[in-house]
Amino acid sequence: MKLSILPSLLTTTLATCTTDDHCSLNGLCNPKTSTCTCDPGWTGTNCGTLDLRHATRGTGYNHTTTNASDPYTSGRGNSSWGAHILQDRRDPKLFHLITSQFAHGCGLSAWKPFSTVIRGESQTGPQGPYEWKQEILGPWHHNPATVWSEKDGLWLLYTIGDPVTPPTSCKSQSLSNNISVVASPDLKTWTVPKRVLSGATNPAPWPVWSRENDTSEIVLGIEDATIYKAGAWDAEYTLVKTQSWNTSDYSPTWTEDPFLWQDKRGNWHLLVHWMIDISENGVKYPRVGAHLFSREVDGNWTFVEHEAFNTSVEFTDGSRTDYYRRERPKLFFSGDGEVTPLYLVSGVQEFNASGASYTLVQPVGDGAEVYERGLGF
Ligand SMILES: *[C@@H]1O[C@H](CO)[C@@H](O)[C@H](O)[C@H]1NC(C)=O
Ligand SMILES: *[C@@H]1O[C@H](CO)[C@@H](O)[C@H](O)[C@H]1NC(C)=O
Ligand SMILES: *[C@@H]1O[C@H](CO)[C@@H](O)[C@H](O)[C@H]1NC(C)=O
Ligand SMILES: *[C@@H]1O[C@H](CO)[C@@H](O)[C@H](O)[C@H]1NC(C)=O
Ligand SMILES: *[C@@H]1O[C@H](CO)[C@@H](O)[C@H](O)[C@H]1NC(C)=O
Ligand SMILES: *[C@@H]1O[C@H](CO)[C@@H](O)[C@H](O)[C@H]1NC(C)=O
Ligand SMILES: *[C@@H]1O[C@H](CO)[C@@H](O)[C@H](O)[C@H]1NC(C)=O
Ligand SMILES: *[C@@H]1O[C@H](CO)[C@@H](O)[C@H](O)[C@H]1NC(C)=O
Ligand SMILES: CC(=O)N[C@H]1CO[C@H](CO)[C@@H](O)[C@@H]1O
Repeated sequence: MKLSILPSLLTTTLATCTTDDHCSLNGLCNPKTSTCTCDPGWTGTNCGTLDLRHATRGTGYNHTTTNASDPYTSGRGNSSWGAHILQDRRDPKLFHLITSQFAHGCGLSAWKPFSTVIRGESQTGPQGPYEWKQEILGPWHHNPATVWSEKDGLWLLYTIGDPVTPPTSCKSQSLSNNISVVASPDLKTWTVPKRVLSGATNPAPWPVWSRENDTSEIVLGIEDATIYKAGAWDAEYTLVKTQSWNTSDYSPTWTEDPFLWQDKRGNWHLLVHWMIDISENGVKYPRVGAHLFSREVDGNWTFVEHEAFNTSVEFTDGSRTDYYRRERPKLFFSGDGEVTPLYLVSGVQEFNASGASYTLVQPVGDGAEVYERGLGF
């Protein structure tokens, strides 16, 4: 009896919670033990760390060693940079990936103006490997974020960029960032781009619709975790939240690449590329992921300065890669209403890669394996 209460007392002295906010709103605070019980996919004393599992080499969208069409340079192939993975609405065993791919083999370093938006497909499950299928938007379009809007019966793809004629060598160009949206019923045929915001980047859309709330409202996060709202995907977007922490470059709360979602309890979350090691040490690794949360989308967001994930990835073959860069975090969730994260998708670059980059898919929690088994993979 006395011994059995010892572990909880020990935990209590290490980390205590009094509200679910101390569990990052990714779990519940147990009032008896003052400890957090994390939702599936989250771990750590404050549930602020992604429960990442071993990735499989050869999966994701990794085509740096291919020959790009009409290459201007070699060694970078069809480099890409982060994606949403999407389950086909008609064929549950077909997965799509929509990513930024750099034309003419120009690689990540010439993303402006060589970035395009392309779609890949996997017949072998959500982890891939994904094969190139379609160019959705030509140069220059970057940063695609694609979500299903149940209310509209449409896929919505938010992106930055405007059509440009790129130079005939892998040269960077200075261009202003403007967000547009295109829509599709099937991920294959798309509407023409409609401007959403000018002078803004890193779109993170989330349709608010749920089984309980038949709304067409869209919440749109952007750079610096600034948040906009629109009554419908093609309506006007208005500012609802700018954050109170220091969003300046080189501050300890410097972030980019937000990914926004609402959980099963109605709380809001952002996973971001956190640039703490650039601020503190002048390098892009290893601490690259932060998690922010709030009970109301326009309310009091909390930024816990603690890593949600880093640049170390373990693989099923027993190997490990410590990446030079890991950015553009996006989660694929279970579709059962639990909003359980099943995969983390990110843009990665290895050390000494000279502009070559690819898109990595890493399973999260026990849910990924269960999901794949359920689909027969
Ligand atoms: C990506 O491709 C490169 C080149 O073929 C290879 O060295 C690397 O291991 C691959 N990474 C993954 C995660 O598959
Ligand atoms: C890429 O192009 C080179 C030169 O044309 C050729 O030798 C090589 O086989 C090609 N590689 C692939 C993967 O197609
Ligand atoms: C590379 O991208 C081009 C489009 O630019 C596409 O035609 C080709 O199939 C892709 N190849 C691979 C192996 O991804
Ligand atoms: C439904 O969503 C709308 C738009 O976000 C919101 O204003 C409204 O309060 C929600 N209704 C309920 C019952 O949650
Ligand atoms: C925000 O961070 C920047 C970079 O570290 C710093 O120069 C600036 O003084 C900070 N601003 C405030 C209000 O703390
Ligand atoms: C915002 O949240 C923080 C952390 O939970 C809390 O300390 C602070 O009092 C809250 N501020 C407001 C205005 O509610
Ligand atoms: C990265 O995170 C994992 C899991 O939290 C941890 O085990 C590992 O030590 C971390 N690696 C680095 C380089 O910080
Ligand atoms: C990158 O290249 C430099 C210089 O060639 C070398 O010293 C370093 O070990 C390399 N780093 C990795 C991680 O391969
Ligand atoms: C092509 C285009 O519409 N570009 C606009 C992007 O947004 C900036 C403002 O930040 C405008 O100046 C550009 O004209």
